[in-house]
Amino acid sequence: MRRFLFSVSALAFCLGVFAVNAAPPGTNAEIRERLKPAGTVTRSSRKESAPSVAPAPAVIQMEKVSLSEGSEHEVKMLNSGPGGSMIFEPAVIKVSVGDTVHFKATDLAHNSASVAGMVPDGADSWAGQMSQDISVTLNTEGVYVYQCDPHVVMAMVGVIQVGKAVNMSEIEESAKNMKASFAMNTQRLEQYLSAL
Ligand SMILES: [Cu+2]
Repeated sequence: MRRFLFSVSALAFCLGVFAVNAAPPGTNAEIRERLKPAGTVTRSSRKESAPSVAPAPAVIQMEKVSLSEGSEHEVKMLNSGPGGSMIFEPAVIKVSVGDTVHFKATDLAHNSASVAGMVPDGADSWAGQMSQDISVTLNTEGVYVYQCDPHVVMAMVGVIQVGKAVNMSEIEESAKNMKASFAMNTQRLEQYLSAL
């Protein structure tokens, strides 16, 4: 029992010493001086580790969409939907070659226009009028990205896969550039593409 008490007091003594060492007295200026990174070695190693310290936020993967049944499909242009504001609904669809997509001006002040360079080679582009329905028949296989012209800065975009995603790598590359034009919902397009 005595031995135990001795151990406890010895331990308490050590902890006391440790506490003193861990929080030595000093002015704020002295503490700042101690915390300052020292030398160029520290600085260059900090630079190398920067990407792992502040990684780009990971894109939340979307559930894969399945092929839409039938040959006619409807996409609504909305001020607000389950996926957010200023949005196409559904924003990602998979259809078959020769199918028609009807863009519906459910809410006003939107349009649907294919994005230059983000349709399959040889595919027709389209550009709907503001607040107007537009129907597009898709005869060329591949991935199409379209936008609402006045709301592209809010990433009001949509994706259609027609048949197989034969041009996916080109689309993913272009999507990186397009992302720079989004001020809001910056990850939307990547998320949409993850659903294909
Ligand atoms: Cu819009």
